[in-house]
Amino acid sequence: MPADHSGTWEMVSNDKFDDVMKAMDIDFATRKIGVHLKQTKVIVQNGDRFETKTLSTFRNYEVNFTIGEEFEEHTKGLDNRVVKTLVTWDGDKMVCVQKGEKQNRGWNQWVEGDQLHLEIFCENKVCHQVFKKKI
Ligand code: YOG
Repeated sequence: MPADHSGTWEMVSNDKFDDVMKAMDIDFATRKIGVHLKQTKVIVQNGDRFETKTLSTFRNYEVNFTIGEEFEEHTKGLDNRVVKTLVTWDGDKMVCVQKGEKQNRGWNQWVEGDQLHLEIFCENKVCHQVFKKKI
C-alpha cells in the first residue's frame, strides 16, 4: 500500500526556489514573481495513477502520470522544455527523474503527518517546498 499524497496542499515554505529557477534558465522578471508565489498543490491519487495540479495566481501547471510508466512531459509555462519523465516509489517517497537537456533533474515528494514535502532539483541546485494539508 503506497503512501497517500492525495488532497489539497497549501505552501508554507519554499526554500531555494530561486536557485532552481535560475538553474532552469528562468528569466529575471519571472523569477521575481515566482519566488513570492504561494503555490497550492492538488493531487488526485487512484492507485498508481496521479492527476496533479500546481496552482498559483501567476501560473498553473498540470501533469498526470502513472507510477513506473515513462512519458514525455512538456513543462509548459515553467521552463518550456520536453523531458522524459519517470515517477517511481522509493518506499513511501515518490521519486521523479526528468531526463533531458538539464542534468540531475527531477523531484522527490513525501508526506510527513499533515505536511507534504517536495524537493525539486536541477543540476547542482535543490529547492525544498513544504505544504500543509487543507482540511
Ligand atoms: O511538481 O512538477 O508535486 O506532480 C515547478 C516550478 C512559477 C514560475 C512547479 C510557477 C519549477 C515559473 C511544478 C509556479 C520552476 C518557474 C506555479 C513542480 C520553473 C519555472 C506553477 C512539479 C510535481 C510534484 C507535480
